[in-house]
Amino acid sequence: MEKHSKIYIAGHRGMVGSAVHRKLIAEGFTNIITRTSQEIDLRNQKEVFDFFNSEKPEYVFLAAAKVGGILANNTFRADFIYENLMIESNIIHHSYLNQVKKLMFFGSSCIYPRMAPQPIKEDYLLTGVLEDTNEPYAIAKIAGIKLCDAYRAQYKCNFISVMPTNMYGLNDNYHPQNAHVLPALIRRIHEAKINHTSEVMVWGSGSPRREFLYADDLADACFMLMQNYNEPGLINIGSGVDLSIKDLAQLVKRVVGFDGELKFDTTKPDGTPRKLMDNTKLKNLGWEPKMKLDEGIEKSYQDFLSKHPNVN
Ligand code: GFB
Repeated sequence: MEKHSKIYIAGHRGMVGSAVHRKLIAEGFTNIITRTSQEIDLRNQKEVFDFFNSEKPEYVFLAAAKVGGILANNTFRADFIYENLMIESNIIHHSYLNQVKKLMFFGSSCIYPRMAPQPIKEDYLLTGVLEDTNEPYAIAKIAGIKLCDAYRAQYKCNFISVMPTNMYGLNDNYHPQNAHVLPALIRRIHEAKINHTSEVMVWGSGSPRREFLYADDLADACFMLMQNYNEPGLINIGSGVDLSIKDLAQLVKRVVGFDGELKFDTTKPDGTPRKLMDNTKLKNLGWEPKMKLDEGIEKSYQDFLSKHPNVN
């Protein structure tokens, strides 16, 4: 990518897309195009056809997706598979039709088998059954990887697939029911603090383990990969460190400054017991994450407070 290359970020307002946007601006790129979901419905093939036909971007970051935590995935199963299949099919196909030089597709760590050996290597894809709570989303994301590889095989498209671990950071979704675990705990523990309640419910048993990566670290890795990585298949992007949900809740409690008790609601699903990804492929390209989890949670909390001043 050159500084004046025409770069389209699909999903630029989301946590991942906005981090990529910040990174490109910081690196001095001047020809970035974006569209809000009011301006273009990426599920609509005609709207995507018209957009690519008129704009003809040279590079595409496909960060637009319908995303959510375990409960949202398990509740809106049809929406998660349909919307993500439509978005990725439209953008990948019209990137091919308009000779996009390179496209980056964003998958997720939930594409791997529920009980994959840990840490999870890219080769473990499709070697076992998926976690049921997010199977529709995982199937859609696996289809995205296969779309990129099929367009590379048949049409020589340079479409790459990256697999981020559980993400958090600025512009996260803090919806009480639909959010991922980290933002959900930030909001719930903050509300408990300001309402002086004595305890906070954490979903599940607290024993599952999750790996977290700060969105700006992901954007840094994606910038490097967009410049230097041109392979079929997929590449994991993680922090290489995981912790239990219980320890995560304790960490959020400390950052937020809540001195009440944590309780565990085992009527809520635990999901995958663990999904720590093997980062060797990425490390061999010389990349390492920078943000420590406690510091990242502090930054996320400040971002939450700045964007949700009236939450109580
Ligand atoms: O981020 P999360 O919702 O999804 O994390 P996954 C779920 C884990 O955190 C489960 C526990 O073990 C939950 O029981 N948890 C505790 C909570 N309290 C809460 C809470 O208040 N909200 C939420 N959401 N969880 C997601 C996939 O799986 O991973 C997505 O569903 C995506 O599709 C994402 O792939 C990366 O980590 O289980």
